[in-house]
Amino acid sequence: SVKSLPKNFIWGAATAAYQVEGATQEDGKGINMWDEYLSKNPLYNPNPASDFYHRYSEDISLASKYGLNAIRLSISWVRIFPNFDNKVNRQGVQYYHNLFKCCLENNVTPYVTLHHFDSPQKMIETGDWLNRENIDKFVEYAKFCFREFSEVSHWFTINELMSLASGQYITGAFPPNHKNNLSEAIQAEHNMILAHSKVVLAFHRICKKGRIGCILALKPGFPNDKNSEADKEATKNYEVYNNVFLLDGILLGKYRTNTLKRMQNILSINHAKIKIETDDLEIMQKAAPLNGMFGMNYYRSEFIKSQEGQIKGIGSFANRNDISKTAWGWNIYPKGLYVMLKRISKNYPRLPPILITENGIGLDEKQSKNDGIIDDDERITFLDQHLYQLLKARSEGVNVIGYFIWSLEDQFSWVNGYGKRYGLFFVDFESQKRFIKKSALWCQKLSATMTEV
Ligand code: BGP
Repeated sequence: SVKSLPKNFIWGAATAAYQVEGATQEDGKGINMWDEYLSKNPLYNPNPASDFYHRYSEDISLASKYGLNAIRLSISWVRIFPNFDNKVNRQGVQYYHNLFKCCLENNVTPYVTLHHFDSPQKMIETGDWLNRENIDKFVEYAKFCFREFSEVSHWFTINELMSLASGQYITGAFPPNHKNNLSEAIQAEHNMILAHSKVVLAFHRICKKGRIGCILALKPGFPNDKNSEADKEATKNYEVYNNVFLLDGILLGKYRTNTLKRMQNILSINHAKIKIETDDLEIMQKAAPLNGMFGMNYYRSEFIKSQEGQIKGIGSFANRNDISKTAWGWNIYPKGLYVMLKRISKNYPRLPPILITENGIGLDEKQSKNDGIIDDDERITFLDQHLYQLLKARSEGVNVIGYFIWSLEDQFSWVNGYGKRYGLFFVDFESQKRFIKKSALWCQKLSATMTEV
């Protein structure tokens, strides 16, 4: 198990605006895609969430008390621009100033994401990322944030391009709930890469210091049967589909010939197509070397068998009895983190410093009977094993400089609602009281090793 952390390690936990804030109708906030969708499909109530809008100072002081020196937060676009035009809502702006001030006063550095799965409703209605005009709106929103929130020096553009596109256009679990539309999914990804690139260029024009990057959920695929050519081939395609297309676009500013060839092949056997304009590639090329950091979210790996699944050409996921799973069926495979870190540092030699921007395990937890510390040994084991693999990659030269646990406090899950908890701190969603979990103590103990002489 991990005994100590490297000096100056970024040791944080993550949140996302919509998943923690609640207060969806307060202080002039506009309507985003989830407000609308959940009002028509009440899978769960986005209020009160973790009531972070009112209780952030408690959560941030807990973060600091339990040894964290960084926090991932996101800005809710519709708190700043409620009508998706250029009219600013000062109350929303003030809330984020207060929040960032609180972080800085507690020595918890804010890493701020501009878009974490929460497009304004008007953006969704006009095609979301598929509409190129919305890309320019995103650039305007980003520019406003860079100028206004000069107290923030670490920015991420968009969270998990693949999960978003897949939720919106393949599984249909995210609004606008289209199913099995590969053209839309891959076009949205390309457009988000372009949006990211444009924002990176704007950032460098506006900000003289600080860093910006993108966040991808990398989910490595391994051939289920190492000796099967068909499984190996499906895995190569799966890798391009899930990881490499995006990595190329963000980190190289172009799609390598082989990447494009495989992607075109996947598209054509699924009767799908996308459009990439020459100008887009020029912008991507200019932006790629200006990424100051790279965020990688890691939860699980997949074992790929050649048997066809929902999308043709990329195989399907094997159910492996030898791999343990979370209660939600996600493979627990810490080694995948190591493999992916090594792979990206080898394949993208000019990669900026890497941060693991999310890693964690969802558990169905109950409050302890005597209000004491909640026992989450299962989480500690999970985090410890993943951190071990991270540090192993680091000791072999991979420039990974930080680790954010998903999540700081319990918060609802997009598709599973309030029952899937990830936090270091337990939230009683009725009373909104916070309770410490053992994993918070584990964080505190490891944090102390950074300052030992
Ligand atoms: C990532 C998202 C997070 C968070 C996490 C856990 O994809 O960036 O916002 O939700 O996954 O996922 P889930 O809540 O579905 O278990």
